[in-house]
Amino acid sequence: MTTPAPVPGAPGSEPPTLEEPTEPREVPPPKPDQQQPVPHSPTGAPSKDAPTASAQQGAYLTTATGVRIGDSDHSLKAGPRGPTLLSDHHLREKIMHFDHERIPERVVHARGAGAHGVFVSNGAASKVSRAAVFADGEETPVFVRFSTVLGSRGSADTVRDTRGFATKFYTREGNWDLVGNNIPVFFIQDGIKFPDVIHAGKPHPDREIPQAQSAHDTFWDFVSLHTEAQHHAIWNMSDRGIPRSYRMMEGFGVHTFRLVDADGQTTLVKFHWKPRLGVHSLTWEEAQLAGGVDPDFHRRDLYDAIESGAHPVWDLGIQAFPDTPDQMFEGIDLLDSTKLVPEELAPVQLVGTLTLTGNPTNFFAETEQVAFHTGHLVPGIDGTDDPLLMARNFSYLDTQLTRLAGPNFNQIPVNRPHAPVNDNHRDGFHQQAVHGGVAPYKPNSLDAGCPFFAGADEGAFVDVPVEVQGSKVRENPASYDDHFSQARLFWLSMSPVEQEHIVNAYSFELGKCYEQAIKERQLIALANIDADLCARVSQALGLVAPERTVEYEEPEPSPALSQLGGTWPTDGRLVGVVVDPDGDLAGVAAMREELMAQGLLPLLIAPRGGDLGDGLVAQRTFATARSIEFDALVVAGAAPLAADALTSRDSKAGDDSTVRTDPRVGLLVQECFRHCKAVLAVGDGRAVVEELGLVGAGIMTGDGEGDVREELLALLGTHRSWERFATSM
Ligand code: HDE
Repeated sequence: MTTPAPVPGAPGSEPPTLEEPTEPREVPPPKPDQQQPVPHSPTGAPSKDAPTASAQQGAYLTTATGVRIGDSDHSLKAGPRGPTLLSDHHLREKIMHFDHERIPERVVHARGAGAHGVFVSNGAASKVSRAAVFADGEETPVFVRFSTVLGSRGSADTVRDTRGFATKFYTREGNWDLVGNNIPVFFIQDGIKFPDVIHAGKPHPDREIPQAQSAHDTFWDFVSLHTEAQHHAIWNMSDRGIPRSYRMMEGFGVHTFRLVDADGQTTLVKFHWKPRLGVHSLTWEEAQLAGGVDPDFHRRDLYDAIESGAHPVWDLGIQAFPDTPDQMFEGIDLLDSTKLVPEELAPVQLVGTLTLTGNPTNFFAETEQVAFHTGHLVPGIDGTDDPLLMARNFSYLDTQLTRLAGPNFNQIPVNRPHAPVNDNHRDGFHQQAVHGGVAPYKPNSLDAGCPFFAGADEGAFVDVPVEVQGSKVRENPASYDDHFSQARLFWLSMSPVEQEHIVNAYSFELGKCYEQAIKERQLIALANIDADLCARVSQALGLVAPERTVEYEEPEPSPALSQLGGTWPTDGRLVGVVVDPDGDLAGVAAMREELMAQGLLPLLIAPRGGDLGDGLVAQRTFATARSIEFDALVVAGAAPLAADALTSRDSKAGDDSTVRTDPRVGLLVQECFRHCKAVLAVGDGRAVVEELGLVGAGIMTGDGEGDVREELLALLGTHRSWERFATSM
């Protein structure tokens, strides 16, 4: 007979040894659900190295619980013409899931496009920040989402609006989100006004129009009453409000952030993304045309560029300022997000490069479910007391609870950190983890004290001990009262063409308002920015220009704010090539090769689709091509009207008209001309340009070789031939 082992705690047994765990144990490896998201190939396909995370496994269609299915087209019925049976589980499950496919769209920035990429640090920022993401040569995977602000998820891309530029860095110390815009300042100084400005910008609550527009009464009512919004508004009215491409936008962190080095020393910084392709815009007419003919213009552009290997690149830069107690720089309040710091006063120092290399595999899973947050910071990067940033730190966490239906949104693959996660959060809707242990609290003795606190040396995020004092008040500092000097600074920094566009934009937007009082109030704001601007907009509205009401110190212009006057790389720019299938195809094939060798993307436009011969395939037809898609146009063929069209048109005209060009090609060429794009006519294509009577800068005719092509490239590098028109629609 064996003696039973003493039961711990039973009378007469040895007292239990309750050893307090004091030594850290090795951190357990990440749980399966917390492992890195699946790496993506440049085309967005999941990498072959990590096929297990694929949602689709096996060759057969199954139910959600893995049971194979033989028929998904016929519901289970009592006879072919009889009633459907409730016992059809597959039918019920299929329809139930479909019924719940939609989640609430983002309350702002609902319309967007995302991409995977990599950020490579050049080490420059490691002097002022201990963050691993800034270590020399460090490569950090990223996911970027670009967006418009006001429109719904299905709205057009090319509306006049601010663009979001949000980047999630999956650093080895945890996720860092830089949630910025393409405009360096914001409408309001205090986050408590955010619901107000967005209510004013969104469609009118009674009619739910206009969609994705600021050209309406409530928006201008708000902007003219809250004059702190005037600076952001003039940026919206400039060409920055209608970018040519997400690839050609600057990005700004807007707020001032605080970097912390290894010794705890701090530096205030503003973040800038500088696109390698330069900052370029659509013309207003192009933006409006695109809203109709291709509402997905920016989304398509980003996807196609990445898919074709023209990977978009930005440099990340910082403007650095001493972390003084007043947090001012050259008289500019660094905590006021309606102010920028001119680059001439604080140069942007480049700290690394972002390259977008992969499209999402699934839009919903990645672009829709990605959840950014200004509070996602890593050791070495901290926020400031900007009251706009403070409100954001609350809002982003809060909004995801509704949008992603619970607190576990960081377990969604696109949001999962690549750093190991070991939190004590438990349960909740959509919990993906099977947590081990029994003691998700600290301190504990039952899970051996795990997980342990890290010190600064183990990479803990340490709050900067910033001194804070003051009375509780609902007030702004006096420096926040200056609402106009920087709006004027922006206006003065624009070239005449850019100023003309701003005048046209205000004239359009205020012209769409119904309330006279709102127009008049906004004109007073314009008078406070610039008398000439105010006079020109007043004239367009048929109103008397008011007098200025506010005095302030005259600002210095900042030439860095103008988009024009430089030359930029042309990689990935689209060139339409009009081809006559009966013309010189060998010449077209040679030109196509040459354009591609220059890094451009030529798209052949022919009267009909399909194989053209000589290895050429029509990528667009006269029916599907529209000028807005192309940065330059080559007319390589005569593009004649079909014989029957010619006859009927001639007979209707009742004369011997010599017009031979297909009107759709005529429109293509005329629009490119009007929008100041380079047009090159070669071979028979010269007759088209002659017939349309187009002459001027940027219109080139020739044999298409040598000099002329260099001219085309040179012009593309300047984006548009603005001298062709003093202004452009
Ligand atoms: Fe946002 N903003 N925001 N915002 N914001 C959101 O968060 C908010 C502000 C920005 O692609 C929301 O996840 C408040 C400035 C971008 O998913 C929400 C305030 C800047 C995106 C929110 C601001 C931004 C958002 C809606 C004033 C530029 C899209 C969905 C205090 C620096 C991110 C979401 C994406 C999205 C709140 C002001 C940029 C509601 C309260 C300033 C790029 O949380």
